[in-house]
Amino acid sequence: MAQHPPSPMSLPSSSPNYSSMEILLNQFQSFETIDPRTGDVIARISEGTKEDIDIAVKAARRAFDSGPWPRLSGTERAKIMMKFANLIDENIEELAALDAIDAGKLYHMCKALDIPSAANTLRYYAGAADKIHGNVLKPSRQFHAYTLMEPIGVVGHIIPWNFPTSMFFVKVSPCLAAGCTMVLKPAEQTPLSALFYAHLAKLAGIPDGVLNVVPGFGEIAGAAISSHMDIDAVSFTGSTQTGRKIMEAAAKSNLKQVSLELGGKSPLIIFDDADIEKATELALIGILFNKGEVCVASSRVFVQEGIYGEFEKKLVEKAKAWVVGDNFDHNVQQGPQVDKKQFEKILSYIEHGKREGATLLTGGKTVGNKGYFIEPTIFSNIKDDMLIAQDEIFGPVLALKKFKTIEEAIKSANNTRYGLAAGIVTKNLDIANTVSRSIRAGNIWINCYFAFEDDIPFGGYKMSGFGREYGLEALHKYLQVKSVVTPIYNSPW
Ligand code: TXE
Repeated sequence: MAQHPPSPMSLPSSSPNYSSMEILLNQFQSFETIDPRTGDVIARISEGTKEDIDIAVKAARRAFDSGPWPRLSGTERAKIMMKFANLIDENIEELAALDAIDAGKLYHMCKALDIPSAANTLRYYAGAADKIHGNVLKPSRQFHAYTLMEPIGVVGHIIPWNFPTSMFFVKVSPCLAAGCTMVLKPAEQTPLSALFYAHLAKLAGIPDGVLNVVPGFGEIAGAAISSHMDIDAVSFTGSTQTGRKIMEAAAKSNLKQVSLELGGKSPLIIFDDADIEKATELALIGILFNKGEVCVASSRVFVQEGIYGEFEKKLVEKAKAWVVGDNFDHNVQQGPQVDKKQFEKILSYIEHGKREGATLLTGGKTVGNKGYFIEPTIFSNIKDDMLIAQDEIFGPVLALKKFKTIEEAIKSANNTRYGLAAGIVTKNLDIANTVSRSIRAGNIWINCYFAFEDDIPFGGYKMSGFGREYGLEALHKYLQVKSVVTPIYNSPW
């Protein structure tokens, strides 16, 4: 291992309260968080119950109804958010280590990308905090009317484990800028960095009660958020199955506003005129980045028949050379899957693919004798209705298919219940324009993939959910419009 992660949860040995804290921790329910490289326990985390969520919601409600946060000017909120962002930058190494050890993510990638980008997301929305305003309207009758943009209130955030830091800040940053207060539940697999962020928020000067982090399980703490009567909106990222439960709970409780960013089975369509070298790179990164645990992973790749043979050969060569191993090692390109459950789910899809009659071109096996490592895996001879072409596997497993015509490619690409993203590789502008307008998905990348920026809205069509993250669209999830109308007598106009 090139770098050793710090041991974040250990108390300094000089701490005079060590034994009493240990006793206190033992009094509460707790759960283990696991290092997926080895299956070993990293730390025990207090488990949030329904009652804990209720306490957090009460704190958030108090902070919203009578605390300073929603009443500060946008400039004042922005100043604190900027400080929060600077504190993230000052702690990059520890934060990168927390996400790497908890989620099996590449340490160097967290350090170069996940953590600094999250700080910038905070800065982007800090910049928007003083630009939130309504409009003056000109109704046809003799009224003066205007709109106010008011914070929606107390928000519940439920986030997944694949990007513990990015997911935290994609939810929290616009919500803070809007002047809301919130309760956030990190995924049970990856609670560590969220707890550190709560600590940094306090150091930055975010007032008590504004940002409450409660670790715990989905069925208990998560369900308590989605069914709570005093939460005004819930913002969720995770599986389509859980998204459905959250909507049901919202409908059965107080009809809180719901936004969902769910799964995907995104197509990457490569046409005959593509540069094969670049196209194979895109296809490989599209499925192997973050070990395939990415909602927009290009898990279905369609290649036009003229270049198919050469493309397949090059892609397989590259997949075989891809380095799987300890995610703290700088030379490694792919770490372990997040946990045993996800590891077993991926392996069972690989077995299913073989049984369905797809051709296994490379991979398919586990790596090493401990931890949750899986080889980059490519199947060809895919039919659109195969399970491995329909279900979100969320691992390093690619389904490769040859096509003849543009119509055939569009039909196959749209043959999915999901609609999160799609990639198109071609030099032909007409093809790029036609395909991008024909694919039912929220994000289209032409000659690129994973092109995320803070000001580019992101979200799904179909069963990939609704509502948008990033951009000013995300800010609007946390605001509501109030129309104010007054009659004007004897107007000269
Ligand atoms: O997801 P869940 P899981 C997909 C991916 C993966 C599959 C299962 O295909 O293999 O989902 O992963 C909380 N009420 N994605 O089981 O259950 C849970 O505690 C309220 C795609 O981990 O959706 C966690 O915080 N909350 C996805 C969060 O929901 C509940 C990222 C996500 O967990 C809950 C993750 C309930 N009843 C998985 N049950 C993406 N879109 O990026 C669970 N949770």
